[in-house]
Amino acid sequence: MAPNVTSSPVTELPSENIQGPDSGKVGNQESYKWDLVWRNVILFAYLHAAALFGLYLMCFSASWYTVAWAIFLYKCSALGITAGAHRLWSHKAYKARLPLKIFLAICNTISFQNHVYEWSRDHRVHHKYSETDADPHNATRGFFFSHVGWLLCRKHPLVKEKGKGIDMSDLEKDSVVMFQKKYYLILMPIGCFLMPTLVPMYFWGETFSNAWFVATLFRYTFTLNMTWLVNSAAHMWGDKPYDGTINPAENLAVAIGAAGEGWHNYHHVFPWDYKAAELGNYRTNFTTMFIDAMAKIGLAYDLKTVPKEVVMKRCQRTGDGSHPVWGWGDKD
Ligand code: ST9
Ligand code: ZN
Ligand code: ZN
Repeated sequence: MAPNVTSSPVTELPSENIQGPDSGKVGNQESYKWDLVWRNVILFAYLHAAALFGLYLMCFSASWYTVAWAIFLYKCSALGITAGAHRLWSHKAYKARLPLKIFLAICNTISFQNHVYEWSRDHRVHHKYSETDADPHNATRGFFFSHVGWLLCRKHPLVKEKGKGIDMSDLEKDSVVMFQKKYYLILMPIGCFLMPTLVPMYFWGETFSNAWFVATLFRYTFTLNMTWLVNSAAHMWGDKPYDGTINPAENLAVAIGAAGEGWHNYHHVFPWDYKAAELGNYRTNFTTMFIDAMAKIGLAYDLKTVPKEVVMKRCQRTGDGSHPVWGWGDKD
């Protein structure tokens, strides 16, 4: 058990602005049209073609140092999203001291998934209006839309309308988040593109093309796709032991690729749990291992979790029967 872990009160919805599901209020509309943003279509097409070339260079040309560097950057960017933008800033599932916040903001900037403020606003809307038109990556619109399509077109007006009602005051008071937001257009190109390319060239004489295509574009595209799988695959495929009535599911493959974020049925039911999963299994939850380590050295504290009895009762009341311990329980 990690130090400083506290159980939240015996309720099933967070009491703060973590935004519980509210999807009943926003229906899906048949009339939705794709308003393509061609700049994004072209950039993402280039990115994926370049990443495939990067994969080829990684197998046949790049130095092992460059491959190790790409893996290191993937792990760092993953933490900037999972431990940073997601569990700390979107859900307030734990608290972090300043050095940890700065580290996570740097990692988050390397990941270039928009600044923390924008990422968290979209994510809070996603939880509150899941699988409706107000959900930025509404999975009922299909795999492609929820995976990447939503970044290729204008947002549905309901995303913006409902998003305005999201309380973002906590992040507006967070100087690290606001600093990153203010200087994002300078910091992001340095963190995601310039530094990852220059380090291999300067320190171990890597060629520009190996550094650019492997450490930068392949690593970035791979990290993006691992993240997007949480919105697509983990909203479609897997067991639903905690709530069989919602789409988010428990998906082991996504959990491994996304540093512990594939236990998505649990996460949508109990979004304030710092583990984003019921169990703290480090092999499938790299982020939980990281947060626990940070708690041990005092940089993370007030780790929130959910009492076992609450999880058990919820499984028995709404689960699909797939929970290995509680299953159908005494459900009528
Ligand atoms: C990327 C994000 O990839 C990925 C997020 C994934 C989330 C996953 C979550 C799953 C759980 C966690 C798992 C983590 C796993 C990690 C694993 C790691 C290995 N509320 O956006 P604009 C308003 S990004 C309220 O331009 P358009 C607002 O007024 C990739 N209001 O809308 C805003 O102005 P401002 C790199 C909202 O024109 C205004 O609208 N980034 C909201 O429709 C305009 O906003 C890109 O490629 C809201 N939610 O354009 C950039 N939203 O901001 C892609 C908007 O000033 N994005 N408003 O207040 C874009 O180009 C555009 O956003 C667009 C839509 C074309 C998609
Ligand atoms: Zn989700
Ligand atoms: Zn979440």
